[in-house]
Amino acid sequence: MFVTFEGIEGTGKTTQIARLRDHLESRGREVFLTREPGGSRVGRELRQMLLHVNNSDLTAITELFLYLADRAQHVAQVVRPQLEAGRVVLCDRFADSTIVYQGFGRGLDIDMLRQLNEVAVDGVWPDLTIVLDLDPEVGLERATRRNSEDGKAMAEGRFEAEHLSFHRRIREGYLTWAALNRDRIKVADASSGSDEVFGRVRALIESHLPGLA
Ligand code: T5A
Repeated sequence: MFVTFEGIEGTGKTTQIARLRDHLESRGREVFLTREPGGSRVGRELRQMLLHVNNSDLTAITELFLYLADRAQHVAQVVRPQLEAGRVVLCDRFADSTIVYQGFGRGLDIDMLRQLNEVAVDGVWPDLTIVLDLDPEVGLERATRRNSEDGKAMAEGRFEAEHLSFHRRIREGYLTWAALNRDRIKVADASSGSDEVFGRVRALIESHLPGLA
């Protein structure tokens, strides 16, 4: 099983994915947790390039190819082997981030992005994708506070530095994309406390992947 989490910055993806891993492991599942960008050795170097605030001069196309390179390497070296080994793979962001950020956010052609994603994922698509939905002002506040507490404001703050209107487009983009892919992508309200949000995540897993939880 391959499950991905999506959403704007600070919606609680990292928090919820860790909770889901603990929950599944307590039920005897072998779980592998990973993320994009940065789920492979080379990907960790790409992540630094992609997220550092100093790289605000990346063109939209350069940014796109770096994310696709990260994904192709991640799928080949990490996601596919882990799935083949029988593990449940939980991934913090995947191909839908490219559609939403580079497509709805940067304005690149969605059909082109779909085709390039097909090349990068090489047939490895999630069984379920959970979009955590939150007001961008709340998400940005959470993410910015977390980055400054972790000392990552420079190293990982390039997207947090985008204008609020960009983040609003991203949120709307996720909702639009989820509506176009109803079978695979489910939306969970992420505006309440972590326990309540996890209750929603569990309910989605239980109803859409009943064999898993
Ligand atoms: N990107 C990525 C693209 O443009 N294209 C692509 O193809 C891909 C793959 C990645 C960036 O790259 C872009 C999108 C992103 O901008 P990232 O550092 O991986 O950047 O950042 P995010 O995935 O956005 O993750 P964040 O770490 O910013 O946010 P999370 O993981 O959603 O949130 P989390 O769990 O770290 O929580 C943030 C803070 O809020 C608290 C947490 O304790 C933490 O302090 N929190 C809550 N507070 C109150 N109530 C709750 N329910 C809370 N849940 C968590």
